[in-house]
Amino acid sequence: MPLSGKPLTGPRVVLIPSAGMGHLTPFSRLAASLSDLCHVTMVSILPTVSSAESCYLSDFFSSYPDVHSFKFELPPFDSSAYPNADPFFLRFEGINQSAPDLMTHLLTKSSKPVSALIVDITLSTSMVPLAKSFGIPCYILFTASAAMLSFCAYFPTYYDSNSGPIDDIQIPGLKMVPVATIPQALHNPKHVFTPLFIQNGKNLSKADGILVNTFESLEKDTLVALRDGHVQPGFPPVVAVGPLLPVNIPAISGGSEVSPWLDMQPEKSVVYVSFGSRTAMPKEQIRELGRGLEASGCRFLWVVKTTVVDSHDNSELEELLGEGFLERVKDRGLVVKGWVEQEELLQHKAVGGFVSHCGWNSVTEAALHGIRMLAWPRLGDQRINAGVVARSGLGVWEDKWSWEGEKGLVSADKIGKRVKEMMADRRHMATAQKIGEEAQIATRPGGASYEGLVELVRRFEGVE
Ligand code: UDP
Ligand code: G50
Repeated sequence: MPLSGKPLTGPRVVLIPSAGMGHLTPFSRLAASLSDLCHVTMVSILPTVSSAESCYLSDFFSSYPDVHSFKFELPPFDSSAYPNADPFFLRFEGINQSAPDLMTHLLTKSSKPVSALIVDITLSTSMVPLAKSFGIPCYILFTASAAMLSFCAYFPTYYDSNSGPIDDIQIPGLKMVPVATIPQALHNPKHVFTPLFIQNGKNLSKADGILVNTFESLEKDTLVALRDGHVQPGFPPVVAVGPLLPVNIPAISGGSEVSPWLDMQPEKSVVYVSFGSRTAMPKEQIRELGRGLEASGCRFLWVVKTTVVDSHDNSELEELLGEGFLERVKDRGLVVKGWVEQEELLQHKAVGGFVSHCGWNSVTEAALHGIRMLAWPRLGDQRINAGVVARSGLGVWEDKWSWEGEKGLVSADKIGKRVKEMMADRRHMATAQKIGEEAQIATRPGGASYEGLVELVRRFEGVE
């Protein structure tokens, strides 16, 4: 596909996102912000894994004609060696394997040289060395917390010097990472994600710079430790560019009853409950969560998800939540399935708290809008992100609550009690609001995240 969009002027940056809304969202936000400063192309790797990604991409490009689109059709990937693997992990592997093809297409179809690449962390295994071989500066956008970045940077060193099972990990210059918070996949050396994660971590040091979707005041100590070379000697420059600001695109789909319902609720009274775009809970836990929300006595807006890939979800709410649930809570609870405009909801004056899995985008969105959180991480990097939420005071984290792969349910009683406490805690609300103000300041002209991005573009121009 030829490039489209505005005339080619200034440095030209090409962004290569990875699979999943958690990766596509920060990339499109970065693309939109950068397009005010330089010429931006964003690659879409097709077909997408989820329907949400495919709808989002077409809406994004029609709303942001200044961001040039480059489409790449991914050749089929033989996944027979990884039965039952997470489709998003398989896609990370597939893209890395096809990276030389992608790069050749990109460079031969372009009428203007590429000044710099910004690639997703999951693609750094292949993209960092490839970019080097073509002499193109390569930056990594790290889509999770700086805390997770420090873990990724140090994990290969730990792994290579440790022969037994994974244990607590002491990252130099930082707090201990307890074994229970380490992503599930990494306990298994044969897991499709583990070698990729290790190589991605090693390649961080070979990149020209790392952009991370956080802001100075939220993760100051971690950013300092990374920049001082405590975590990895000789680590490249780390630029905190977050929270990346939401893009302005029409509603993707569904969720149309949500806004009118929120409009009718009192200020700060509603707890919003969502576990992101790809974190499915077991059915028994979903029911328990429902009873917990009911027991909390709070108003709630709950987005239910039962499958990892959205198009596979054909469960019925009534059957899922148990007979009579929806009827019992109808005066103060709204339960929806499918996609909602989370970014808009978090800005709504009725929303006063967020029960979240702590996907990093969700955390940055809560931070930007100063919404207090109750963290219930379920997998991957989410517990490490939840640690940031708890340490910063943006939220509370009940760290014994279940994690994917662990047995046992968190009872409705416990959930109800915690939700009620969160919604009653005014001190906590004030801390979250203060974090929101700091986040807003960071992203305005003069703020550290905004200026970090401007300086980066100057570097692309070769000015600095
Ligand atoms: N999101 C949304 N509506 C939904 C589910 C998710 O708008 O129904 C957005 C959410 O605002 C966030 C992204 O999708 O920007 C999900 O990323 P996150 O890192 O929070 O979690 P993941 O889905 O990757 O686990
Ligand atoms: C899912 C998971 C484990 C895990 C992550 C998941 C992440 C995401 C960010 O999304 O950490 C990330 C991806 C690749 C990488 C580094 C960081 O190399 O089950 O860790």
